[in-house]
Formats: sequence, structure tokens, C-alpha cells
Amino acid sequence: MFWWTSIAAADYLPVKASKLAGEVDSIYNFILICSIVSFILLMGGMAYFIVKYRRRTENDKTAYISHNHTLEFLWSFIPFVLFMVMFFWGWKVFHKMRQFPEDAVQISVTGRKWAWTITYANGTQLVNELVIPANKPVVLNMTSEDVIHSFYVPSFRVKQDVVPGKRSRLAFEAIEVGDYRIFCAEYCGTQHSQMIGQVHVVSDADYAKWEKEQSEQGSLTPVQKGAKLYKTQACFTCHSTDGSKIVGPSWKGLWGSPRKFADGSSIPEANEEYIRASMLNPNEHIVEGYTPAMPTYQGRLSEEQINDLIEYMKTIK
Ligand code: HEC
Ligand SMILES: [Cu+2]
Repeated sequence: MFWWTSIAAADYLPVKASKLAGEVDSIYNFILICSIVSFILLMGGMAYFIVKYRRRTENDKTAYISHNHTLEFLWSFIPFVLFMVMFFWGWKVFHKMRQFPEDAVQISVTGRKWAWTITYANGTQLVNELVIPANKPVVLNMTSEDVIHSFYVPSFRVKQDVVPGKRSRLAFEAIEVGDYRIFCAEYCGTQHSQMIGQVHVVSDADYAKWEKEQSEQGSLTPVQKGAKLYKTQACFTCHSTDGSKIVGPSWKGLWGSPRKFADGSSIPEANEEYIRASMLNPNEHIVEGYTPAMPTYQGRLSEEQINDLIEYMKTIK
């Protein structure tokens, strides 16, 4: 064992939990070592030259040197070879990452301010949680509802921007049962740092069991559906249910209470009509003490879903 292999093996990178993580790390280490060696050669050479060719006397003159073929060839050719290695090696691994097998587990991911909604083929929806089987290729079909976000799982060594109006894809195969962090890697507003989730990698048997449990949950009441929409539509990132102020007002005690607006007007009680309008035209009335930060849900919530949300709000006293 040489001292540098123990540095390369040291724990300065996150655990490798996907099939390609090791290959990505090899490229990373290669580029890192090339950079360190170049840095030492350049800085060392410069320091050496500063001392060796310093001006010693008043009339000290450096010999006139125009060029040196051997040196010029070497300092062009060696970096050229290194860059080509980085390029083609990177290309090869990138190509492997961009394979989207048809028989992979296909999952939809929607980024929005400030949560990830995960939707499975059987209709199961999760927020900020991605459950996947180990040792099976997984493909994420992703988009954004509002601004650019970026889906990033450091332990899988994958990161992909999600762009409104566009579909982007990400493929990976987890090799290790366990929980791994999901981050949003594109600054997307005030609660960007809270846009975090977890990937739960489970065994095949556990995955089958989980899928079965999800489909057996049966039909939900409007209040339960509303509570779910509160999560999946990311209302929870701006509205609390315990009275605390986040980006928007808490829903605690909202139903039926008098509302005051930034323009000095007010209404005696928050009724269905007001709450429905708050979702569809949020900028029509800005609640006193808040900014017009709420996106419109016009076209994003059906009338039935709006109803479910209102039924749920009524229960938050
Ligand atoms: C990006 C942050 C954000 C998200 C996400 C968000 N809201 Fe809001 N919401 C606000 C802000 C800020 C206000 C206060 C300003 C205003 O009235 O527009 C508000 C106000 C409201 C009000 C009026 C509250 C009151 O106290 O009178 C309702 C009702 C509401 N939102 C419902 C929703 C629902 C339902 C969702 C999810 C489908 C949602 N909001 C998602 C930021 C958000
Ligand atoms: Cu984001």
C-alpha cells in the first residue's frame, strides 16, 4: 500500500450506493490527481525560477531566448493526452448513465417550490420520499411546476435539472439497501434549503410488500384526500397547520375567521368562495403582513381537489 492509495480510499466522498458511483469516483480521482500534480509542478517551477533567475546585480541581463521546440511540444502534448483521457473516459461513463432501459421501474418526479412529488405507475404519491428496489434499474421522468430545480442524490452520483415545460430523465441502479439524501441543487427561492428528501432503497421482497400495502389503502374521505393534497401539492412548504408562520399564513383557525388584507380592506369570514379564490387568484387579495409569493393553482387543481382541500382546512382549528 502506498500512502496515496489510502488517501484515495479515504472517506472524502459520500458512500457509493449506485452501480456507476465507483466509475464516477475513478474519473473524479484521476482529474483530482492530475490537478494536484500540475499545481505542484507549476507552482514549484515558478518558485524555483523566481529564485534561480532573480536579478543579482544592476547589469544582470537574462539571455534572449525565443523558443524551445522540445519544451513546447511537451507542455502541449502531455496536457493534450491527459485532456483526451478525461474527455473519452467521461464520455464513456456519461453514455452508460444515459441509458434508459424500457423494463426499468418508471417513476414520475415533479419539482415545485419547495418539495418533490413522486408518482408511481399505480397512482401512489409520495412527497420528498422515493422508495425503490435495490439492484434494479430505475428511471425517473421529471419536470417542474414552477422554476428550475435540480434532483441530486450524492450517494448515487447523479444530478439532473428539472425544467418547467420540459421533461428530463435520470437513470440509476441502487446497489445498497439503505436511506440516502435527495437535495435540490438549483437555487429556487426562500425555502430552497428545505427542499430535501430521502431515497429508501429496499430489497425486492420489501418493495413488493410496500407496493401491495399502497394499493390496498382503498378510498379516502375528502378530508383525507385534502390532507394528502396539502402534502403532494407542496402547500405545506408555505402553510403550517400549527399556527406557525412560514412563507404564508398558517391554516390553523383560518376557516371562518375574519381576514385583513394588505390594501386595508377586509372580509368578515374566510368562506369557501374566499378560499377557492385564494388558490386560483392568489394575488387578488394579499393577506396583511405577507408578500404575493403564492403561485396560482389555476389549471393545477380540479374543482374536486379544491373541495377536498377546503374540507381539510375546516378540520384545522
Ligand atoms: C410558495 C409558497 C406558497 C405555496 C406553495 C402555497 N401558498 Fe397559499 N399563500 C402563500 C402566501 C405568501 C399567502 C399570503 C399572501 C396571499 O394572500 O396571497 C398565501 C395565502 C393563501 C390562502 C389565504 C390564507 C389566509 O390566511 O387568508 C389560502 C387559502 C392558501 N394560500 C391556500 C393554499 C393552498 C391550498 C396551497 C396548495 C395547493 C397553497 N396555498 C400553496 C404562499 C403559498
Ligand atoms: Cu428547488
